[in-house]
Amino acid sequence: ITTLAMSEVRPSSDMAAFRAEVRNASHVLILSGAGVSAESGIPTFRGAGGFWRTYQAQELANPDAFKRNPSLVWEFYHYRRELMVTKRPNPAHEAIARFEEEMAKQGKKVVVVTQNIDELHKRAGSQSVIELHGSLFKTQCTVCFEIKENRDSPICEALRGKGAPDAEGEGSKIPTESLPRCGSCSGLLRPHVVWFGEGLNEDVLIKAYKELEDCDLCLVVGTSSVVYPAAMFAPEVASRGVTVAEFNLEDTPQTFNFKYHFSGQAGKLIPIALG
Ligand code: BV8
Ligand code: ZN
Repeated sequence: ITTLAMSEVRPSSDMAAFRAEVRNASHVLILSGAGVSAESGIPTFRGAGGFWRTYQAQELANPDAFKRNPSLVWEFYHYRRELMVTKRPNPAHEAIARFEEEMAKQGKKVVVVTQNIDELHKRAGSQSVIELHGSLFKTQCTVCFEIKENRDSPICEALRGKGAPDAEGEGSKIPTESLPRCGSCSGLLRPHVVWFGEGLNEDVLIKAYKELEDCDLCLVVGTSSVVYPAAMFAPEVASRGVTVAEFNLEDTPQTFNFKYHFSGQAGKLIPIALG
């Protein structure tokens, strides 16, 4: 008999079979990307909403852009922080948080490893969340490197009312002394997020890799699986022979590495899968 390469066998979409595997699991890893927050009204990176003004995220989410025009980059993050004031977790975030609670009662573990910086998993009640790429609501000082939570709206007076996604041109050119400054050393603050070209935090990576090794079931929800190293996490788990189920509106470059692929909206599918 010829052994079919993984890439020729379409993943299963048998929800009953997957739900049976969920019931048998005792350490579930849930990897999430922007698609899990789409139904909360947060634009994803590659969908239509993936643009802010004339820029794609990776044009602004990088150290050079910040060095060149910190005012524009802060307008981008200020806009995303303020957007969150009117947004809230959707049924996908809520089902994941409830699932963690139920499993904990049986002495079982659920861990969320998210690429998102919107904190919606935490707001839904998830306790065990690893934020691979940081958070919109943390700053880090470019001088003394102090990391602090910051939920001020606006984060500084000069950004009040700024950041409109439909404004033209190079932004407001706010002088750096009026941008967010460090309370300890008055150095210029930046968002505590991992930008393109920056390494992920060592401790965060170590914690994430441990979950990749320990889990006995994995869901990968709403990610295009094109940004590394996060894009390799679910395929890594699948290569250990552990069941991985992908939940997405469409196929991704990794779909054929997984045992299950469920097509549709996370807000609809996750409550069924984990309910
Ligand atoms: C690093 C924080 C090195 C900031 C982010 C060439 C080849 C390979 C790699 C590279 C390359 N060139 C450069 C690289 C490396 C680069 C990279 O991978 N680039 C990509 C673009 C090729 N990676 C990096 O730079 C990383 N660092 O490698 O450093 C290094 C190593 C050691 C020491 C020093 C240096 C850092 C990457 C992190 C960047 N920061 N975010 C911010 O948010 O502003 S990345 C950001 O984009 C997100 O965090 C996320 O990771 C990514 C977006 O991906 P998704 O979350 O998947 O979202 P997306 O919109 O793409 O997809 C949404 C999906 O949901 C879609 O599939 C859609 O169908 C689906 N969906 C939509 N709605 C729904 C839905 N599904 C279900 N229900 C719905 N309703
Ligand atoms: Zn400082």
